[in-house]
Amino acid sequence: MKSQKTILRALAGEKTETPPIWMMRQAGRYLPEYRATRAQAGDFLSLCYNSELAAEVTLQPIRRYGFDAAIMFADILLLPQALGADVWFVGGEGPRLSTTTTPQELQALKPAGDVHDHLAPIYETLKILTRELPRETTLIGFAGAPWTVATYMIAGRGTPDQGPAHALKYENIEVFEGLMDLITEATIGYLLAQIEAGAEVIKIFDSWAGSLAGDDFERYSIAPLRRITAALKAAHPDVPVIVFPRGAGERYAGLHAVIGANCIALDDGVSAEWAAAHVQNGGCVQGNLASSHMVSGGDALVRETRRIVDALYDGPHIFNLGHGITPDADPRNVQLMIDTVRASKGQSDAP
Ligand code: 1CP
Repeated sequence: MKSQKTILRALAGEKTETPPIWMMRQAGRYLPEYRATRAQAGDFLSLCYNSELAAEVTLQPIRRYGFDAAIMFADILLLPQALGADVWFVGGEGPRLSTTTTPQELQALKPAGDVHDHLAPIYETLKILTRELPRETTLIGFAGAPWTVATYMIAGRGTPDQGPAHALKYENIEVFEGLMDLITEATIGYLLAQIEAGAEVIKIFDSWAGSLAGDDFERYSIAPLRRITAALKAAHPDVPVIVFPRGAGERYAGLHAVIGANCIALDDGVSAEWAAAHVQNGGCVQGNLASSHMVSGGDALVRETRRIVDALYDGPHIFNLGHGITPDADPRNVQLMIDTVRASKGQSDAP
C-alpha cells in the first residue's frame, strides 16, 4: 500500500514530485519560541527530560514552517547519561561528561539493557508527539552512532579532531572496543523502544565519522551502523533508517548497500551532482545545503537550493541542510529555502 506521507515515499525509493523537507536542529536556538520554552524549562537537559516541553519545542518548527517531518527533541548525549556517565552542559561552551578510558570506568557503566528507566521521558515525548503532530507530518526518532557517542564519552567533551578517542584506540583497544560494543547494544535497545513509542523513521548521527581513516572507517563507523540497522530491520522491517556518516567524502559512494539503510544523509562536503551519480543510484539521499545560507540568505540561498533540487531530481531525495542550523540563522531564510524547494515542483518531468 502506498504511504501518503512524502517522506516515507522517498524513503521507500520513490522519486517524488517535490522533495519533502525538514532540517537538522530545526528546533533550536535560532527560533525565539524555542528560547522562550528553554528558559521556562531551565537548562538544556531539563528541557530534554521534560516530555511536555520537549514535545512543545518539537512542534514549534512544524507550526511555523509545516516541515514534512518532526525530529523528536532530545540529544545524542542522553544515552551516555542513561549508561551512568555524568553529563552536563556548560553555557556557551557545550557538553561535559565524566570520562570512560579505563577498564574500571567501563566496568562501572550500566549494562546495555538497563537504560530504559532513565530514558522513559524520551519515550513519553514520542507518545505525546504521535497524538499531537499533524497527520501528514512524519515523526523521526534518533540516536548518535557508537563512534560519535564514544568520542564524547572518552574525551569528556566535544573535540575538534576526536584526538582522545583515537588515542584510546591505540593505547587500550579492549576498553575502546568494549565501550563501542556497549554503546552499540544500548543504542539498538534505545531505538527499538523509540519505534515502539511511535517513531516512524530512525536517523543515526555519525557526526564525527569523517575523522576515521583507512580501515577504521569501515570498522568503527560503517560496521556499527550496519549492525544497528540490521537489528532494527529484523524487528521492524518497515521502519526506514537514515544514516549520516558526516565527512565521509568519496566514501559516501555505494553506502546504501553496504549499510542496508534506506537513506544516506549527505553533508555539504560533497556536491549534489556527484551524489546523484554515486550515492542516489543506491536509494534515497538527504541533504545537503550548507547551513551558512540560513545566515546569509538572498539570491545565493535560492540559487544553491535550486541547484541541489535539480541535481537530485531524478531520484528519491529529502531536502535538508548538510549539518544543523546554527543559532545565528535568520528564521526568514528558512522560509525562503522551503518556498524555493516547494516551488521547484514541475521544474523537471514529474514521475
Ligand atoms: O543551548 C541549547 O539549547 C542547546 C543546543 C542543543 C540543541 C538544540 C544541543 C546541545 N542539542 C540540541 C538538540 C539536538 N541535538 C537534536 C534535536 C532535534 C533537532 O534536530 O531539532 C539532535 C538531533 C541533536 C543531535 C546531536 N547532539 C548531535 C548529532 C548531530 C550533529 O549536530 O552533528 C551531536 C554531535 C550532539 C551533541 C551536542 N549537543 C548539543 C551540542 C552543542 C552538541 C555538540 C557539542 C560539540 O561537539 O561541541
